[in-house]
Amino acid sequence: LTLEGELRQAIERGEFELHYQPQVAVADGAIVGVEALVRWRHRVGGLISPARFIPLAEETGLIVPLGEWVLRTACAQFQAWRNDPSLSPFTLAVNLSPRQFRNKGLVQLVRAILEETGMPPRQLELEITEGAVMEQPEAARSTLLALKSLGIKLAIDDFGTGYSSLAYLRRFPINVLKIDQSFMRDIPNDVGASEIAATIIAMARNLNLKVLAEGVETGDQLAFLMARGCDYSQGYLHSRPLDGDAFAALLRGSP
Ligand code: G
Ligand code: G
Ligand code: MN
Ligand code: NA
Repeated sequence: LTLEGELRQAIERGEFELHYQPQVAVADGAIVGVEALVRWRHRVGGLISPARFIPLAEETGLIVPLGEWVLRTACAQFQAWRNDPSLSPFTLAVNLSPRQFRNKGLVQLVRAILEETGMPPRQLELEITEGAVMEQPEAARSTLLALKSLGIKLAIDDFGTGYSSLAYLRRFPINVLKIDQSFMRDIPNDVGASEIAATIIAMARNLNLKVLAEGVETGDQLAFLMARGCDYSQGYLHSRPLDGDAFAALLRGSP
């Protein structure tokens, strides 16, 4: 069987699972969100990273049924956490690939899954990469507006790696910029990376957007983000992506 055939079969057999990585407020460390990240539990290969199968899923179009499973499963899982009265409200972030984002049925699908799972729209955030949005900015803008009208939040993922026109950014109904993790890797040692991250943080504030730094691994990086006024932080410093039970345990132990 080719990898494509295996992937197709894995979708039919339900061999995927979601892991969850917390997003914390830089100011006080509280968990304010969680990003769902898909993994393939392969019969012989063990747990396979999405870096190895998302590109193929994207190329073959299998990302559309897989992405639908991810969104439905994440929203259903979120309900169990949300119904725990001891927990404060937080956001569920789900990745959309470029192909999913361009898919004609997207807005209707999101609407249907919100209804079916009872997910509160204001607590769902969809992440779209900078590249996907800037490919055809006018078409992207109308899709973003339609998604926004469902009451959900929108984030630009991997921000800083593409070529966003500020003119478009200002006209997009975006809530959050997620600074690509490649910048954190070089902070605070590399002046260029630090300046770019600081500039994105300042720009987000001026555009009235929230800003999240990805790939935060050290206390020095967190101190940098605090000094610059970054809103949220995500990365191994706080937690690796966890399975659902481990994430629930982390939630119950958090302030
Ligand atoms: O979880 P990890 O860091 O290994 O993810 C690797 C890549 O796979 C990242 O770029 C991440 O955005 C992407 N990815 C993880 N889960 C999903 C998903 O559910 N849908 C899409 N489209 N991409 C995902
Ligand atoms: O493209 P996206 O931002 O959705 O990808 C998130 C990916 O980054 C996930 O695969 C996740 O496992 C990975 N990741 C999360 N935190 C860290 C971190 O602190 N360091 C590194 N190197 N990778 C991280
Ligand atoms: Mn993401
Ligand atoms: Na990212």
